[in-house]
Amino acid sequence: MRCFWDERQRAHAPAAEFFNGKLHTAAEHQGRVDAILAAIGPTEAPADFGIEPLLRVHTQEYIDLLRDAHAEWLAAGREGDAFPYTFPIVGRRPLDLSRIDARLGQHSIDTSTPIGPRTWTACYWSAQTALAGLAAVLEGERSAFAFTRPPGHHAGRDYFGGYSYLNHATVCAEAALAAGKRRVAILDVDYHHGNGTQDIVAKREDLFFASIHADPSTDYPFFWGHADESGGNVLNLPLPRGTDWSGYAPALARGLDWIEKSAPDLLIVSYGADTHEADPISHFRLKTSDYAPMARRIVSLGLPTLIVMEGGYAVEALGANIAEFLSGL
Ligand code: OKP
Ligand code: ZN
Repeated sequence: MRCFWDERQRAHAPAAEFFNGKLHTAAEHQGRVDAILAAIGPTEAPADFGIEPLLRVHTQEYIDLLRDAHAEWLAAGREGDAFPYTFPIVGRRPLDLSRIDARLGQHSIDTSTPIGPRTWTACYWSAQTALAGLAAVLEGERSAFAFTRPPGHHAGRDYFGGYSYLNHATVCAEAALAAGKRRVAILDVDYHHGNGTQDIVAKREDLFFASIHADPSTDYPFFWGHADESGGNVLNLPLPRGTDWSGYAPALARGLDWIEKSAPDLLIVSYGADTHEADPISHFRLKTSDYAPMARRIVSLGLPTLIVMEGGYAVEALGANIAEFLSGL
């Protein structure tokens, strides 16, 4: 299996995130990197596919913010990572403000997703890594694994959140359509609902999104991913905290069945290992040995398949979980 990764993705090094009323050590930290690299073996560095594929999904204004935010943060006299703290939700007007705090709040959904001096560099290469994985699949590999980091599935066209800045799954889906694919399905098996992906594919007839995730009544991102948010090209399958393989497998079967009926010619999997029982911020109970059957069921669809990495924060278990998943492919 060809695996892709770029060393510049390490450049994103958030120190802390804010939730539950206080600062916590960032869950999406650099320690994840070596755990995963050790498990997946040799990786290929991506070519540079440029900014154009990113602009099929994200706005120029948003890209500019990701690139410039930290410099503006420093220019405003701050130190450390840039954080939003106020969000234009109530009675919002389309104000075009230049103050860095206003721009951050206008383009984000939470206070867990800091922008550091080299966050843009890491995001850019994480997206290129995804595109390199896609290129391998388009060249004929049955499947490829892109170790995208930071993750992407909470990011929308013009907002960051949930440790995500660029939405790799949809950047690759759009690139695949531009390369001649007709219908692309995205299966999201991260513990958290992929709200950004869902938002980006809304109302499309050539993109399909099925997600299995923790019930948003109890878990981040709360406002998206409820069961009744299904229909047309979207299927949401929320599961309760405590779900183990016996509860997960039937949902996976439903999701795969739905994807098969959508008749895609390419599958993109947003894979998160945060469904594991040891994950520090999540509450499912999958075991390491469950990931090979999960992967086998996914590839049993017989579709060319690109895997992009989303979450997974149990650093000691992370390598084994991903190796197990890859073995099932
Ligand atoms: C990103 B991905 C923990 C609060 C954390 C943000 C979660 C982002 C998950 N109690 N809030 O989907 O793994
Ligand atoms: Zn997650």
